[in-house]
Amino acid sequence: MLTSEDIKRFCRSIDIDLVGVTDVQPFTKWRKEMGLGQKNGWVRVPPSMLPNDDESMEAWADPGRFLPSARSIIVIGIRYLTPVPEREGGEDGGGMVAREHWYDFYPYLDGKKDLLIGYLKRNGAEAIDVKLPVKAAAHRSGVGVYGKNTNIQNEDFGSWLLFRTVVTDLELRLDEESEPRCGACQRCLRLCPTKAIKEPYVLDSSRCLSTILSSPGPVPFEHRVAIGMRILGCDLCQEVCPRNESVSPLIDLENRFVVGLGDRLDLQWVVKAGPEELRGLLARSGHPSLDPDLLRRNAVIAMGNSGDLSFIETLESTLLDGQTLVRGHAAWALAMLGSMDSVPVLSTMVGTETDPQVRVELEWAVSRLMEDRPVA
Ligand code: B12
Ligand code: SF4
Ligand code: SF4
Repeated sequence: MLTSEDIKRFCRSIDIDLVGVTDVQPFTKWRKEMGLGQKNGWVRVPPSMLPNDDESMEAWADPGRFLPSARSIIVIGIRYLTPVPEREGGEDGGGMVAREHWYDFYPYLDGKKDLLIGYLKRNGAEAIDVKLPVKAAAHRSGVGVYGKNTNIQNEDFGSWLLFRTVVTDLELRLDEESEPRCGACQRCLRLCPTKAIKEPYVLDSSRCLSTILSSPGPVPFEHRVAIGMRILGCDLCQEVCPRNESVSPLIDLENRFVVGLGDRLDLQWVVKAGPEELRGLLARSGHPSLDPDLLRRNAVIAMGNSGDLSFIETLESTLLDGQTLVRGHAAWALAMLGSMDSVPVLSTMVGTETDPQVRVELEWAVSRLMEDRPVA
């Protein structure tokens, strides 16, 4: 019968960076936090992340629900800190993409998980991929510890880690959970642009930009400026973490990963792109089922935050976009860029716009620009 050591050796042979083993006890603390968070509105999971079957998030807490003979959970992790791609002309002002979408990390990790399941089955074990609260499993299996930003971090790779789990009927030697190591540091709590980390280790995910950028509907006014140039995901609480400072980026990427979204996307291109084009792009991201219009909405907000007046022409033509969501945010973005030249077109649109929500945005934009106009 396979042992924990056999499995770890196999995982190393297929370039899995971290492996830990834990038992199949239900994740009761996670279930309690989840229940509490859902009741109070601070655990909000974007629809693109919800399970696509009939399971509720809370059912995830029971690792043995599909395999009564389950004895152990194997947690596997890959690191994903990659260098910022070099581009001609140096930095550009494109829309910022969170690191998990730069390459096809998730399909890569799923490939490794499938190889592991195949290996376990070939050796006579039952092995299945069950949705679990993977951070709680990673913490319990000793591959990392919770940081106060609620991400799992590890001594060698910081928090730039992605995980998957495999449930098996093998009785394996269990690894031990380690102690949190943030110490007195509070940087992520202090620097989070929306103050989403409500207390150490507890995220108000309804305020987290990662949720906001992938949730449908209009972005609440109070969060639009905090979005800055981000168009998908947010890495700030990891970028500022001292535990990530000495982590060396991966090299030899071509032999491992397929390029995904890259670190920046051209905002004009995103706003003008068709749904199929954007779906093709998102298929290589960590959110393959994200509604493409949300990416366009986000790009419009980033234009508004850019201070770059060359976006005005695109934004003015976007006031006629087929999607109300995108039109409404274009009005906001024009107001943020602050050019009085946009007032006539915005005022005209107030008269012709049929969607009440977009009209509110247009009226707000006009009054904001008029308030700011220089006194003659
Ligand atoms: C829902 C979800 C989100 C939501 C909510 C995130 C959250 N922190 O819960 C949103 C959309 C905001 C999100 C954002 C991101 N996500 Co996400 N997300 C998930 C998902 C699907 C479930 C997470 C979950 O269970 N949340 C519910 C809360 C209640 O769970 P929890 O944080 O584990 O709760 C524990 C803590 O509160 C802790 N706790 C409470 N008090 C205390 C006190 C002490 C002392 C200790 C030690 C612990 C502790 O105990 C609780 C129970 O275990 C997982 C994948 C999965 N299947 O698990 C990925 C996952 C967590 N996401 C991931 C990533 C990469 C991200 C982003 C970095 C993406 C980005 N760049 O935008 C951000 C990070 C934002 C952040 N600061 O957390 C990775 C994290 C990897 C890692 N190193 O931890 C995961 C694991 C995906 C994966 N397969 O690898 N995500
Ligand atoms: S991902 Fe961004 S918005 Fe979310 S908690 Fe971290 S810093 Fe705050
Ligand atoms: S920034 Fe500080 S408090 Fe936050 S996770 Fe890193 S070490 Fe912990």
